[in-house]
Amino acid sequence: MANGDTCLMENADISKIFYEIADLLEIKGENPFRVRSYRNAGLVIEGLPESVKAIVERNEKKLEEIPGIGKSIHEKIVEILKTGKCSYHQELLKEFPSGLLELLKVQGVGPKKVKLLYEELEIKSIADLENAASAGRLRGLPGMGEKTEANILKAIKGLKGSEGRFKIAVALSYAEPLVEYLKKTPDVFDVQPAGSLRRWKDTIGDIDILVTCKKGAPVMDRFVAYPEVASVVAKGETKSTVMLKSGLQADVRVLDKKAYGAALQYFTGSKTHNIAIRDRAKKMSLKISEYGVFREKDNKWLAGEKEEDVYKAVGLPLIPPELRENRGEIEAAEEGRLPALVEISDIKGDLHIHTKESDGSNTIEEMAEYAMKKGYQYIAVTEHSKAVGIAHGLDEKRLLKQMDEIDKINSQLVTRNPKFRILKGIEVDIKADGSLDLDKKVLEKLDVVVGAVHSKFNTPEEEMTKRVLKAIETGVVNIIAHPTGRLLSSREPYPINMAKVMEAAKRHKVIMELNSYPDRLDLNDIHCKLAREMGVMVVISTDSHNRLHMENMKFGVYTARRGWLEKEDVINTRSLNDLLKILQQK
Ligand code: DGT
Ligand code: CA
Ligand code: CA
Repeated sequence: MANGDTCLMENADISKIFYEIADLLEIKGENPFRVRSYRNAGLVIEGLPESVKAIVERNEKKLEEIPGIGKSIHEKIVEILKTGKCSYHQELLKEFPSGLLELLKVQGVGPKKVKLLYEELEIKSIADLENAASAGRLRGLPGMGEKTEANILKAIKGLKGSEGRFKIAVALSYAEPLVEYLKKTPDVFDVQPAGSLRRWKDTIGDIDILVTCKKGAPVMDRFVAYPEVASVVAKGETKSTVMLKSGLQADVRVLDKKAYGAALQYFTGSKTHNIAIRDRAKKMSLKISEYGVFREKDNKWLAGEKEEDVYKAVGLPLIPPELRENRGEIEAAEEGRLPALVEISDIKGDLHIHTKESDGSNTIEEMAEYAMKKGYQYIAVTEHSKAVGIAHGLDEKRLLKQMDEIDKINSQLVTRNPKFRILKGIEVDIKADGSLDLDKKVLEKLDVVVGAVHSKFNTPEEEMTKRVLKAIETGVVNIIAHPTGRLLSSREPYPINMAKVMEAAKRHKVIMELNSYPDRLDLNDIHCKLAREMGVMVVISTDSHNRLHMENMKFGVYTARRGWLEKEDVINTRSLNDLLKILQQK
């Protein structure tokens, strides 16, 4: 927790340093194993459910129990927590121009390309890259052509569009300690995040926090004194705005208890939802503002203490924040058909899990132990297949061997926890021509086959759709993983006709994955709603590469809620037996 003058480094800040070390080492052309160990450390820290700072404060030795954190990383973490910096990282940074790392944000540009661009064309920033690509100067470099230039220009354009927005997991990691910090102000009744954070949008523009208290001034004094504040944009008694060191803006508003509900409703948004609610009020001769619901003719205050009262005043039941996007929720509320949204506690297992055998960092047993602790009934081990070489993907032989191993582990587990089962699966690569990367006869022996696209993201829509349809039509695929391949703020979704894919999925009883990894959230909310409307089954999976990633399930569940999904729509709310029946129906 934030307290006074210590250096508050969130997991996201720490993991960013390790990612940068990995990138810098790779640009330098260093040993791939060292590169990988830093990148893995970044991944592990980013996925921790608890702040590293809290872990170290409680018991520094606990760091060593985290997979992927050895002695050298451990020392660096402690240094970062103490000083806010890592000297090794600083030295590496000095070796290159300052804009060089930002080049990595451009989709399709990895450290190797950065090295090439820098050494051959002296490209040092995104602006340099944009100029060079526009002028057709990249096509002379090995492996690059006119098409690369066009793709890079497109990627730079996409990057500019997402600028300034933060992935929800990152925004949350900054918002939660700030909320806790504000709660410690004397005489505060309540501190509540609003805006896109309360609606669990996949990316967040800024943090909005509402505070109810006796007096505003002490809250604002404490807010601007928060150690993570980089600059104060505006400070007043009821509204202040600051820029945090992370680059994220935070707004705090102090409210009257009497108007709490109205303000919460107003500042939760979305803007388009609010406009629709206000139009509705107008038709009923009412006026709604952040101060309450008023009668139009004489401005008499009617309601506003509770959020529920605001909706009630316009003849509606309370609409869950996740649905407030003006996508039909007001009509549904009016007609009494708001969905009973899926809950985290409904989830009974996780069907997308990697282990050490491919590119994960835990063993099968470790993943299973963690899942049992979460109260799950099943996990499916779904390693990459051989086409994904960098992830050490499995061929048929290694897969068959792993299946035997899973049988063995299951037979040991059954006496301890007869209600738990490890399912045998694979994340089989869907190749460019739509064929699967592994022999169908082997795939048929598995409990669950997850199909995924990992290459040729620039394929045109029609071809990409055909590719996935072909995989669905093989009859052995149960689940289509991360169906658009997007990576928030770094890779655009590939073009694909989702309605056509879902129509085929429905026909072949194929389940669409909502990948909960915070960079993916793919299916997105709109796709989830489409799946529900088309009667297509959805599975919410974490794509965990270490056991702690299993905690990302909540991001998937909230995205599903934004997509109107009920428990019934989500396949991993089923018991093990019911799930197996569905998987075997194919
Ligand atoms: P963000 O920050 O871009 O991720 O999205 P929001 O939804 O958090 O938007 P933000 O921070 O600009 O505003 C917070 C809430 O305040 C927004 O969801 C609804 C409300 N709000 C802001 N501006 C307006 C407005 O002009 N009219 C209405 N009705 N509400 C507004
Ligand atoms: Ca906001
Ligand atoms: Ca705001």
